Amino acid sequence: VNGRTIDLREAERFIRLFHAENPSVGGLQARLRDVARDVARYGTYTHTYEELEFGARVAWRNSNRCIGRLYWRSLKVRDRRDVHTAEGVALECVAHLRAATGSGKASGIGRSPAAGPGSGGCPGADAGGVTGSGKGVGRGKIRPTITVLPPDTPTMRAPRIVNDQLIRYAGYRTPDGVVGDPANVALTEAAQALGWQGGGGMFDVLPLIIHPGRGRPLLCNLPGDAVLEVPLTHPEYPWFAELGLRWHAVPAISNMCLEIGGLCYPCAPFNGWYMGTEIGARNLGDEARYNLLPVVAERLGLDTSTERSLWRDHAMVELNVAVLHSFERAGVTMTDHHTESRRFLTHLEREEKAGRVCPADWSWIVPPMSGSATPVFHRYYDTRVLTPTFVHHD
Ligand code: HEM
Ligand code: NRG
Repeated sequence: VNGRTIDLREAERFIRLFHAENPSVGGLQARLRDVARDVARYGTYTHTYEELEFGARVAWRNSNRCIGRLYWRSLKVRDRRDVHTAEGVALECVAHLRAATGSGKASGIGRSPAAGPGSGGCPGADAGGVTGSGKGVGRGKIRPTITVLPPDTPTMRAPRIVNDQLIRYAGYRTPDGVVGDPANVALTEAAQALGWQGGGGMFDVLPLIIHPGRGRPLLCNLPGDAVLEVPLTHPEYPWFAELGLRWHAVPAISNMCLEIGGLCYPCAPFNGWYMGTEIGARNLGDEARYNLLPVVAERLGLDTSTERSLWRDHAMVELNVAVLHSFERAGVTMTDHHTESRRFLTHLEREEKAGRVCPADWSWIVPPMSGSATPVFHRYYDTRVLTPTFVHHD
């Protein structure tokens, strides 16, 4: 993108879409003229706040892999296009997490005072408890939020967040296998190479690694009050708590580019809330992740000598019961895969009523457990790719 001018046709297509869906704004022809002039002169143009807000919401609406799109209009858009330094980006990530989590009185399950040992706390982001904009809002009521940092321009490469999510647990390679989250071994080793020292635990929160447009990467520990976590317990089995499991409240994807009207915003972390199966079935259940099905099955006393006892399935259900129960008990927003599947079909209907297609990717939409027990399984979807959208760039 650096050194490349943007595609004027993409820009025009987006401006037309914005005006078609927001007819009260007016002035389409004048805006098209200004955009064409800026692209000719500078190789780029600048979105108005209204265009940015609309573009980010529609990028969510166009996320074919996302089952949670019913509430796309409610996305809160934090416009931080004036932040250019790696330190500034790090501070905005912390502010994003506080705003998205709701940051009233701590309920005792935040980490304190710092999310991890080692060097490099975020400058100016001390664990202050009730700082920031979320004052007075109940902690755990998660708000879908996106923070938009500067786009790439023909003359300047914008900063990037290396972490794929703002909150990730370290994975340490040891002679006996990985301790922690095996998905994050490479990220952990990158942090260590920059001087971070992890505690070697199962759930150590990794620091942010921010690449400035040019220069050396910045390492930044998340302050404890920015990372709300939920300890996992089971409604019927007291032993479950002894497993010492936990998960963070907010899934905040930070390595996808937000593409709007030919512009690429490489740094635009966004979050909604979790669907239980993401944690209970995949993060804790996958063999290549925490691989806990054998552990849970053994505690349940299941017969693991034969697949036909369905011990994996049984253990997976109990793990997912624990996840939903624990988030509920902690007052942290979470959805379950049955409810969310129904909501998604409501969303499809609404989109069709509005005269739009709602493309979707079956293989991502269908939940990773009990697929055929949810209504999203029993049909096919339009698979076209629309913009604005979120994309993975290298
Ligand atoms: C993917 C649920 C909010 C954009 C997903 C997935 C789920 C999900 C279950 C599949 C994840 C996987 O299998 O790893 C939800 C729920 C939300 C929500 C319950 C609650 C509000 C959002 C928001 C955005 C978004 C606010 C963007 C503004 C995406 C994208 C993907 C995705 C881009 C694909 C990620 C990838 O390719 O790795 N979502 N989502 N979602 N969601 Fe959502
Ligand atoms: N499966 C991943 C998160 C992917 C996005 N999921 C959401 N997104 N719910 C995981 O951490 O388990 N969101 O924006 O809410």
